[in-house]
Amino acid sequence: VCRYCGTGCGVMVGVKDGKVVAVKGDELNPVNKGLLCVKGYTLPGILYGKDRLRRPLIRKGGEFVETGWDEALDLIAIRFKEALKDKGPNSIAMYGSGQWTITDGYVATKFMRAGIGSNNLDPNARLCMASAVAGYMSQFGSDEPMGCYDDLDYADTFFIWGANMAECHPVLFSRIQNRVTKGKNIKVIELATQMTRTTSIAHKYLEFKPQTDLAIANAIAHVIIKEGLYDKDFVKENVVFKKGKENPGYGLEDRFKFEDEPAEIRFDEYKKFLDKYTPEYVSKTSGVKEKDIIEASRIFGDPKKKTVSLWTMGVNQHSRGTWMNNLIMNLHLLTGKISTPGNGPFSLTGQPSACGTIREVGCLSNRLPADMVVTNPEHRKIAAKIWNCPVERIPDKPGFHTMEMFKAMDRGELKVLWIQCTNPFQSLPNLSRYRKAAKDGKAFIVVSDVYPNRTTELADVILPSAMWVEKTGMYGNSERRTQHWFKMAEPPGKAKPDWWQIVEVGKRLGLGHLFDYKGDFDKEVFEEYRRFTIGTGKDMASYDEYVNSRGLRWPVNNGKETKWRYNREYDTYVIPHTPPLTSPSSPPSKGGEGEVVKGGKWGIINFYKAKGGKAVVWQRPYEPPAEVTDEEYPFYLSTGRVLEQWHTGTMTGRIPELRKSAPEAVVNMNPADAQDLGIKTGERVRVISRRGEMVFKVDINGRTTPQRGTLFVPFFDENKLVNLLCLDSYCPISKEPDYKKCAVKIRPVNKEVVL
Ligand SMILES: Nc1nc2c(c(=O)[nH]1)N[C@H]1C(S)=C(S)[C@@H](COP(=O)(O)OP(=O)(O)OC[C@H]3O[C@@H](n4cnc5c(=O)[nH]c(N)nc54)[C@H](O)[C@@H]3O)O[C@H]1N2
Ligand SMILES: Nc1nc2c(c(=O)[nH]1)N[C@H]1C(S)=C(S)[C@@H](COP(=O)(O)OP(=O)(O)OC[C@H]3O[C@@H](n4cnc5c(=O)[nH]c(N)nc54)[C@H](O)[C@@H]3O)O[C@H]1N2
Ligand code: SF4
Ligand SMILES: [Mo]
Repeated sequence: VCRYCGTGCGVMVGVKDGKVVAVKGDELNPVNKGLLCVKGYTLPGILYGKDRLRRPLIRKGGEFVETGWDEALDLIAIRFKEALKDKGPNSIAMYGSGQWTITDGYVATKFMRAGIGSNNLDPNARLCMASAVAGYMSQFGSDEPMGCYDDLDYADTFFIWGANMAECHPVLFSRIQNRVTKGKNIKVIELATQMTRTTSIAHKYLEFKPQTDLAIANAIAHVIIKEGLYDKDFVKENVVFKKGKENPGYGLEDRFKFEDEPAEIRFDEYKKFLDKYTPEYVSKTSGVKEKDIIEASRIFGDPKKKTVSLWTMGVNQHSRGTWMNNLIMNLHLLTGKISTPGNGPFSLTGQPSACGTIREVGCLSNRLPADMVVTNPEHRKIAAKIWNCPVERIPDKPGFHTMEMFKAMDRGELKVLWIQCTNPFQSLPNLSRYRKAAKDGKAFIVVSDVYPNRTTELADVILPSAMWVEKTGMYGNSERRTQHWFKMAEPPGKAKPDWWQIVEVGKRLGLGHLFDYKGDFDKEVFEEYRRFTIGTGKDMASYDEYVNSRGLRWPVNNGKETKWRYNREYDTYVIPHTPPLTSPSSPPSKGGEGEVVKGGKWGIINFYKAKGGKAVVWQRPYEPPAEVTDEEYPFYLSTGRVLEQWHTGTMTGRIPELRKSAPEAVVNMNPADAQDLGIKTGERVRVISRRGEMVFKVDINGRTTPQRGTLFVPFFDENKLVNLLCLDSYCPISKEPDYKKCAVKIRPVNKEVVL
């Protein structure tokens, strides 16, 4: 499996003399059918950067000194013991990653909850997928998409809600591109704040003001209901309506707390709420033309067309990210376009195992494996039984979520913080606060990584990790596909897998019994994890089934994977005697390109993980961003990615071909704004927010063209930390920060005037 994105492409790896020397796309893997993107093609290089970390390092008098594993691990164990003795398990935290393998994540969650007795385990996926998690859970009672990549082959209409698939999910993008060029009447509707390469395939491009996607999604629901385009029978059979608390805040305060107060409402009440969201009103709020909103609504609601929605960080990194997820899924529930081939709300996952490791294994601060939560006494009992620990060991309160974890460090509440497989002191928002807290030595910081970076520089101990095919592993991708690979090369120097490091510290803390597996470690760990999943609708197959396949999509029952959950034709959890729809008013569901889909009708849908088998349509209003532009800070700054670089650039930055094509972060600007300000491509400007500033070269009419009044900067450049400028507001429900909007001003570096 590719090391990078949540697409989960299959890779053939060529090894010579113990070194990975070649890769090619796996033609038999149904995910990518032999294709890779430029990052995939250059994968071997990530293992062999000159400055790969090879030995543990301990900070001694301001310098990092090489040492052996014993000294490093003993020191970490001493700090853990001191923290436990002085301030208890809550003073210890672990910050993990959606790039962890399933083994790593499972060992980490067991170590923290059943060993240390703390739920202070949260991952970088909090910055990424938490809003989608909260969305799916609040509507279906079960996380992750109901559909799969096959939907891309069957859909007639693609709604892309502010995701730059061309650069961030290139292989899936090419699958859609293929449909557009070869298919008949395939439509791509892109709703976004800026033009990117993705826009090249859009038949309609709706450019909205940042955050106003909330209003647009409500307007589409408004038109769909007003014009009778919703599926009355589907709604009657499968949906309930709810509303929550409005004005929940923006998470800017320390110890911010928010409890939603869901209340069931009637369809009429929901309809009344939508009255306000007329295309005319929303056009004023969003800047999208009234007729475009109406046209998009009609396309979405067309009962003869199959529709897939796709989204990533534009929707999730949003101070109302959970709401925005809810609003997209509402549209699929209202029209019944869900859980059938070519129909469904499909959230694209960023990291290679944010699904497999973080969401499924349960590495978020409130979670246990298989969608269980620490706040449920029954769930804790199940976990304690499998983990063979006293049930009281697993705390009944969620631990620190990511933002609160780093705030707690700043407040001096954390004694020990162990960071693995993530680079927070480059990737967190409002970075200066958290970098300063780390520099001030408020906590003892352990960092496991493969290269020196902006986080290792602030560590007390650096541990060298084995990466990708230097260890056996499993990843779970966007479409619920779990894939396995075997170790193929030795790690350099003394580098060791992340899970090994945790187990070794565990042994030194008297927790060796938790990891006392007799046989093949990866296999035994997986089989133990699998016990959590059986019978829950999240069923994993056996380890050997993954070894012998190119991945399987859960739930897997008797070796059979599930392509469309909640649909009786495909999902064995929908019991045969589920009552059929009274009158399936929707059209036969035909496959793409004339292929007839099994079932030949909507099929029988049952959202069996939701209360009463019914999914929730949520009433969620438009509310403005946490920080709005004003005279002093007239531009919205949005941040994200470029094709050739992965996140903080630690891996891709070590591959010459990639580094050369995207050597430094630039600020993308709208040509009209640049003209007004007399700025040209290549000139340098200082971008200033209330929290920090940074100088960037300007790029006009480059790959990304932001709308007027907005700027875009990628965050890969370790020498130009754009995250110093970002605001750390977050969605009150998912706790995911909004990296996509804060207010800034710009000042040409060679001129003195503030613009
Ligand atoms: N090359 C490459 N690929 C990657 C990654 C990488 O680092 N490099 N990282 C992976 C990961 S972990 C992730 S999370 C994904 C991210 O994948 P994406 O989310 O696709 O990419 P970003 O660049 O983060 O976000 C850019 C998008 O945000 C949208 N946006 C901005 N403001 C708003 C708003 O208010 N509302 C809405 N709806 N949209 C808005 C813009 O329109 C733009 O399309 O990429 C994955 N793939
Ligand atoms: N401004 C801005 N900031 C953002 C975002 C944004 O859109 N804008 N997006 C957010 C999102 S969606 C994400 S997912 C995060 C990603 O943010 P991070 O997770 O901080 O970024 P990565 O560069 O992926 O960091 C992974 C680290 O793990 C190391 N590594 C690689 N393999 C291994 C291994 O096997 N073991 C160990 N121990 N280490 C390994 C790499 O060298 C690297 O340092 O960034 C978030 N931050
Ligand atoms: S699309 Fe994603 S998974 Fe596929 S090769 Fe590119 S980075 Fe790897
Ligand atoms: Mo992400």
